[in-house]
Amino acid sequence: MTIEGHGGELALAALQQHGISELFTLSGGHIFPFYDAAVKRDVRIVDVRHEQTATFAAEGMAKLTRRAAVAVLTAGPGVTNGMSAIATASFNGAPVVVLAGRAGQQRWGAGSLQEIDHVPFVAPLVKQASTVTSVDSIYDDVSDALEIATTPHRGPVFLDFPIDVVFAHGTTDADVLETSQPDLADPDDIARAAAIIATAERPALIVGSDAYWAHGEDQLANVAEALRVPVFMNGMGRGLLPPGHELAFNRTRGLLKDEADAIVVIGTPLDFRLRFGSYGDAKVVHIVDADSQRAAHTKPEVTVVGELSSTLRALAAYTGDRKDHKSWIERLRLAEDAGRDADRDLLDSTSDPIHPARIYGEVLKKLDHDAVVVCDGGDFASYAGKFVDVWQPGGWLDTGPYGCLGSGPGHAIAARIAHPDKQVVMFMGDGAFGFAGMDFDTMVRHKLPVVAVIGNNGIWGLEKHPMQAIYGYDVAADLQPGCRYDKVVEALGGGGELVEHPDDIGPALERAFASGVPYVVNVLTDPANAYPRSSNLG
Ligand SMILES: Cc1ncc(C[n+]2csc(CCOP(=O)(O)OP(=O)(O)O)c2C)c(N)n1
Ligand SMILES: [Mg+2]
Repeated sequence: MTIEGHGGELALAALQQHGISELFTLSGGHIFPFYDAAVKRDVRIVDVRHEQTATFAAEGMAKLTRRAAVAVLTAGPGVTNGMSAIATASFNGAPVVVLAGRAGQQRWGAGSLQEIDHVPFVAPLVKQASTVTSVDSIYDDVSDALEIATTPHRGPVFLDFPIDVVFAHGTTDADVLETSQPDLADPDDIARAAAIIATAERPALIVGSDAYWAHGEDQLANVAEALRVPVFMNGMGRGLLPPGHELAFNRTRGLLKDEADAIVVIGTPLDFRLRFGSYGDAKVVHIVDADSQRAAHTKPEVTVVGELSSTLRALAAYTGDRKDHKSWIERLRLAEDAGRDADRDLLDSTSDPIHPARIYGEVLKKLDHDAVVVCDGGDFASYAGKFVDVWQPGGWLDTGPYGCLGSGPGHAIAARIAHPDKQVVMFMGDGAFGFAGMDFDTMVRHKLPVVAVIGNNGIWGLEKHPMQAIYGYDVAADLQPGCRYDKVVEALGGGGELVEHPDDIGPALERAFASGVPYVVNVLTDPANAYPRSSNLG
């Protein structure tokens, strides 16, 4: 089929071929052709108030749909403003395709508006960064970008379009899509990994985002059940096994370093969240989706490299020797239940000023199993990882190991667009609100109701408490106490209210869910409460 049109039309034709139905963007003349094509082709344009939000929204959309998603950023500052979110997508293996404007190539070097070569400074953050040089190649270049972004190990891809290329008229022969076959793992490596799990006394799986990207949920359940092995989940891995599953655990990860004798980490790096891959005397197996994901800092017993759902299927088919893990599973279940009982006191806390955990206690009473939970903040958001059970794959959006504040509004926008009928609840710190708070305006303009709950302690809590611990004093760690972020959102056209006492949280949440508008429940919490963690630096 021959496609004809300006560069924007050729790009959008490729995007639509890949099922992309929305662009996240903030306007700039360099990128008008993408808009013109989107209007004509009925692709939704979600225009935001800062390019970080456009790019975080694309990242959120990719995470929620497990397909590529697109941010369109204008030349120069549009791109530089999107960089933190591009880095975040890279850390999370999220297939975000960034299409950017660029000063014209005919006059390159003469000092056009926003003339800067993005490629060298974006390249370290993406799987591929390049400049389109001919309008006739746009369809293929965009198709390739989508293919690269969605091939394991997934990640962002960047393409910029000189203004004189993207405004030009071109033609292309659009081929039928060919998807490449992913690389499969070596069966011997899989057999060794399976034998380690099966013959250990006290094994555990820790499963992360790449297993989610690989649609690994059914295979993961098969592995857990076939090998009788407890499963812990992090990042987008949360929800792959529902919390009601007899082999799903969340609160007992701390026991692993002293008690487990085999740890199998699937689809997530051996980074600071996983003790850098060191679990006492336990054998560590690392199962990854591409060579680039091998750990360079530590040497696991076995590293299995290849497409993850196939690896999981092969692990589940193991038929060799095995030990009984019954007493280990019972030991973890007892500890897990004890942990949950201990949490109850915090979730029900009657202290006034409000303990942040009480907010979770109230939200959990109202949260549907298919809700999407978004986290953006320091201490306040950390409680979510502990208290919020994720019942379905894709029910959880956090910033991931890059830890960039300000991801929440973009993620929440994506969640509401991807799931118009599900609850979308965002847990935000008061500090976090400041980064992308203006994008509540985007939610208002685009009619994207989201319930945001701010744990407003008046401080950068995750920095203030550690600074006190290290220096005995703190600086640059205070925010305005009792600041009325709810009124900010009201002024933007949304809803909001202030909550100062624990018993008022529940009714405020009722009103928020019923409001049908973007709504902030601004809960003043006790700044003395630090999230209990061993290393408190963020
Ligand atoms: C973009 C960015 N800047 C700074 C930090 C460092 N940082 C991590 S947590 C945190 C405090 C967050 O405060 P708030 O959102 O109010 O949550 P709290 O810890 O008070 O609950 C800061 C500044 C970061 N992670 N990201
Ligand atoms: Mg705070």
